[in-house]
Amino acid sequence: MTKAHALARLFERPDLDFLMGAHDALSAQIAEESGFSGVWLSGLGLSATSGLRDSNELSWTQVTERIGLVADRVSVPGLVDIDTGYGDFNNVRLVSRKLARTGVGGACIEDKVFPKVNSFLENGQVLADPAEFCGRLKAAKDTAGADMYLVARCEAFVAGRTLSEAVDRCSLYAESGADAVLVHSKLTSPDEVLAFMREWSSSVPVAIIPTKYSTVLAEVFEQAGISVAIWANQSLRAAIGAMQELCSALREQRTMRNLEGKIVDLTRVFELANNAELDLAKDLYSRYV
Ligand code: SPV
Ligand code: MG
Repeated sequence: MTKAHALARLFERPDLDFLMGAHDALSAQIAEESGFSGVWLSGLGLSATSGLRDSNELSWTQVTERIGLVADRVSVPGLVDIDTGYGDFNNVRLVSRKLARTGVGGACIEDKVFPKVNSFLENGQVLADPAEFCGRLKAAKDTAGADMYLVARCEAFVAGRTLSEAVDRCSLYAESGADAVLVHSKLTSPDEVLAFMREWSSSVPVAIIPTKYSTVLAEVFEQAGISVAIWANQSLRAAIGAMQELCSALREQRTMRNLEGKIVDLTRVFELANNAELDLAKDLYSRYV
């Protein structure tokens, strides 16, 4: 089964499932090891871990290069956050071809304009013309076909538009080839996404990103018929907090005496890198005849 197929299965199962946010191969490995059956390859995470803003400062080729490392390392599918597709339909074709060949699983394109603006920033939430955005979706589908599960992300609520506009846009996106839609909301309650679900009559699955309404119980999403919830940036935020804490304590204490037990052992790093496999391979190949 390809990863695109695995992602389709994950979205199309009747039950709610989760994608865990990842920003590199290591965070994707940890998500996989913890039992998540797919990862969200966050544009914010890829940018932040490169010291860049979530404003398309990281180029699409830098993104796909990093995605290649993830796809090579984990078995679970990844849904790559390709922001607005890095331009027009033609840029979308290029990135779709690359991701389909990489075999990572899928891509999510949002209905705003290049350069993208993170949904949680106050200003600059410019929605794309729906017909132009549908052209980007069609271009992605025509290029990658079944080799890339395609999610269309609707930012209507983020841009302050109405429920009916969100539903109309998502219906158009599904008709234009999106395999699933993602309805984003920056409210601290799930009200917008739950209202959306009451109006959504299409069989196309719906995903959400409960960053601001993260304390809502999974059962609420499940009962509303939501297929996938994405923990987009929790791992990134956890890593930042852990590094901050360690750095400030070590700077102050100048010894690891009281800190060593608080961080993982080096053996854990070697385990994640699968050093044991290289030892076996050395036995097998380093002197063959
Ligand atoms: C990301 O993780 O890059 C996202 C999700 O797009 S959010 O930051 O919530 O918009
Ligand atoms: Mg993003």
